[in-house]
Amino acid sequence: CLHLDDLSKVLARSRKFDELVEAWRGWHSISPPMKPKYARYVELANIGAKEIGYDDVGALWKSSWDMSPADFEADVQRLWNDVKPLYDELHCYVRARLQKTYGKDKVPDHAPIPAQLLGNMWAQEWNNIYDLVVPYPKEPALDVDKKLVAGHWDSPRMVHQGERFFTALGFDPLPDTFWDRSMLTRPRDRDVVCHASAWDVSSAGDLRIKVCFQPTEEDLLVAHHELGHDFYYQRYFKLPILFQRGANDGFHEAIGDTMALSVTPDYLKSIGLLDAVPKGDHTRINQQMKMALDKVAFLPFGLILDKWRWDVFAGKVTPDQYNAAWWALKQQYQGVSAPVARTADDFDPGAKYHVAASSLYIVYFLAHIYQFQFHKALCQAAGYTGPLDQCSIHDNKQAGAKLMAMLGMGASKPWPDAMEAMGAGRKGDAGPLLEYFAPLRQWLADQNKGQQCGW
Ligand code: X8Z
Ligand code: ZN
Repeated sequence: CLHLDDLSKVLARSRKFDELVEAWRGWHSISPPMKPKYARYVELANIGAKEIGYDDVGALWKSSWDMSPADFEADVQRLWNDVKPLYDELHCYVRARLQKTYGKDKVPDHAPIPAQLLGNMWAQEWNNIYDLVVPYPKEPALDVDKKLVAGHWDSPRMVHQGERFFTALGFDPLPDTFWDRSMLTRPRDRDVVCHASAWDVSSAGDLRIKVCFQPTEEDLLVAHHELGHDFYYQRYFKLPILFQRGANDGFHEAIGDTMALSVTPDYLKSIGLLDAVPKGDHTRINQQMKMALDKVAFLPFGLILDKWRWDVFAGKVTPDQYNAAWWALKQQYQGVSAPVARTADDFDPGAKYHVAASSLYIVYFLAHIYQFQFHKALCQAAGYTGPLDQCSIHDNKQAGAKLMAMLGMGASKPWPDAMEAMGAGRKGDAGPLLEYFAPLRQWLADQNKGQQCGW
């Protein structure tokens, strides 16, 4: 019996088609027993939502953005429409490269990509197949994982490194209790939820994280993500309890990721996690590809998880349609297909933590847009005027002051005010993300010439 950690490693590293199918199928066998319980939970949660004046739980969840549920859905769709052309280029290029590895019989033309081939259990981020799609393979590899293993980086060291990023901006260090009370590795003596999370347990500065990090670049970035939550708590825990929240929940998910955008190859080199990184167009495109496999590939997944739940809570998708509706969305938006035939008894959404744990998801879609807005605004605050993908605010006190001032507002003002306080405008805007990836987009368009893109 393998843990999700082990199965995820297979998804990330194996290049054997059948092994990938097997690991995918194995993990997805955990969720069918959840299906009747999930259906009952939907009924009960909807009763609760109605009792407090909402049409259903989806309407309740969509209500925290200071606009009507319909306006919120339209706003999210607007952002998706803006980024979809970039996603489509990436999808087209990746599919062509996967055809080279697995053959056109396994990865057919003009069809969705089999979901087990993208390096991640949910096909949500594709960074683990960077080696298969690297634009310029002869350039030095941007292989941080190797350095982490060779340097014996353990989970506490990765978290300490993340903390240093924040203190260099001017934040106070984490409290001593953080190091006593956090869970940083998978305990040997009991089963735990390893999905990374961050907490202020007492709403009074009892900051902790609960994670099971392995020495990988992916987890180093998750360390920054989780610390982003804790440093947000740190800035607002002295406010009245009602203001002890993010400006909106998308902000909370965006802060640590914004910091991670400044974890550039130069910064990684300065902390010994990369050898010298040659400057030049080829390295830049390689680095952009690595980032896009993480940030751009994620966008449709970030969108559909809650699209599915909104339809479920609204009764538009009934339990017998749960799985088919899930795959219809995966196919339409992500352009991926199920590795093996699925039936109505399967419950693939339940194999994703946030569905089983009833944790919001559209916040990550928004965070993936916001973090580029925040990055741009903080780079400007730092006096930086070059291209966005080359900017790092590491150690910059002006950027830090701007960020801390915004975080310190908590939820005391409407979120557009908080966004404006950072200099990032008053609404979600895909512009900075598109600006960041402009060089790669041009490169992808050239590569895809003559290809029949789409699915
Ligand atoms: O769940 C998370 C964080 C915890 S707040 C690690 N994320 C989403 C996921 O893993 O599915 C971060 C990105 C998307
Ligand atoms: Zn988070």
